[in-house]
Amino acid sequence: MKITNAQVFVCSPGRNFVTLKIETDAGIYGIGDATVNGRELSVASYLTDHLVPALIGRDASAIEDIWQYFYRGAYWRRGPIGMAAIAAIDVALWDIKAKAANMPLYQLLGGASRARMLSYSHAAGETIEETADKVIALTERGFKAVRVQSAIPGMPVTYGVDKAGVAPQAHERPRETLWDTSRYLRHVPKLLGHVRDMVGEDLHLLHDAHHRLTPQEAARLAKSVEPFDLFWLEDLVPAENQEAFRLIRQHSTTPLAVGEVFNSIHDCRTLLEEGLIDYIRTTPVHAGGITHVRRIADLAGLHHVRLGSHGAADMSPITMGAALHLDRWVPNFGIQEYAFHPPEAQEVFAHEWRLEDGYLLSGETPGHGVDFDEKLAARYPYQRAYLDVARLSDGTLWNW
Ligand code: EZ4
Ligand code: CO
Repeated sequence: MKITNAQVFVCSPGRNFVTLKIETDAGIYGIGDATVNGRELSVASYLTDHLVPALIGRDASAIEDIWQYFYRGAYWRRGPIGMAAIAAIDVALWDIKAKAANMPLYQLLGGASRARMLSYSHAAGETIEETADKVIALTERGFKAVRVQSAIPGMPVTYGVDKAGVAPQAHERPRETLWDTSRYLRHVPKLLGHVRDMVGEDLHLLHDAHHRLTPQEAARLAKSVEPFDLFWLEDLVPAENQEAFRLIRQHSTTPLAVGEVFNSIHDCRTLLEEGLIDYIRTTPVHAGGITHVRRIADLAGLHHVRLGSHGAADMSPITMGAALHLDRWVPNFGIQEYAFHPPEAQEVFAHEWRLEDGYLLSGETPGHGVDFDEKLAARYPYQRAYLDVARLSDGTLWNW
């Protein structure tokens, strides 16, 4: 089965997505997600200008060799753009292989370890009370796990909370926001304490610090929220320095998650081998596809670390499909993040996966179960958009 064509589409049904479609001489096609939020056109060019010409004519079933060819063969390895491009090819090829085998993708990976995947979504409010109301609203929709964020008193814009009427992340240039760690560290235990009191013991609560803390501050936060029994605390520190987690670990038993920005196994090797985290957040689109995340998951499993894939709304529905098939198979599954996609995106990317009673189901159709409507997508052209940046009150640029 030869690859006859590969095309890249950048569309914006509610937000920007980069999609790769690979066609074969057997009449079977596969699709992959290559979205890197704020750098969409760079991945599109990396694919179109450099990888696609070398892809045409290859055997579509040689997934491993194609992965190695574009990883080792590039000389310039790793990095978010290159790895997202490889991921899109990899996921599209797994889609093709599973369609050719007439099997849902999880069957090719080794079959189901579970019937459905525990998932969490986001509650984010202007105040503690508003956040608590949003937590309750999600439990009423069936969620058994909720990520809890709220605006921080005295700070104009807070990560994870968008002011009413302001479209999330639809800004021609990055918005500049303020960050104040002291206020944050005082606020979060109050927020999580209030929500825990309100919801009782059973609901899983999560929180994301989005790489804003130093190791010592992170250790203090992890320790101070222990009484609220979190499912996890996410991205406490930037993990370029994996060893920073040794300090956090010494001070707290709160479960830790990190890795949504990692793009290879090397970014988390120390974290996994030393058991410094509990959940690894890598997801197919940003960490080299099914082929590479599976390797990360196997190394994680050796060290009692479970997969908790990143699933914000900038992972296209294709990545959700691929991640859910991986989740369905992986023995060391933890939880799958799910942020609702805009309605236009749900139409452009018809998908078999679905949410039911707080669990995600992978679907049973051959392939990863996500399709792409090129014609409809053409009605939503790319719109320049960026994530925010954060500064301290003295102007110092901080981590977003
Ligand atoms: O800010 O996906 O856990 N989820 C997150 C996300 C990230 C975006 C970045 O593009 O941290 O909301
Ligand atoms: Co996050």
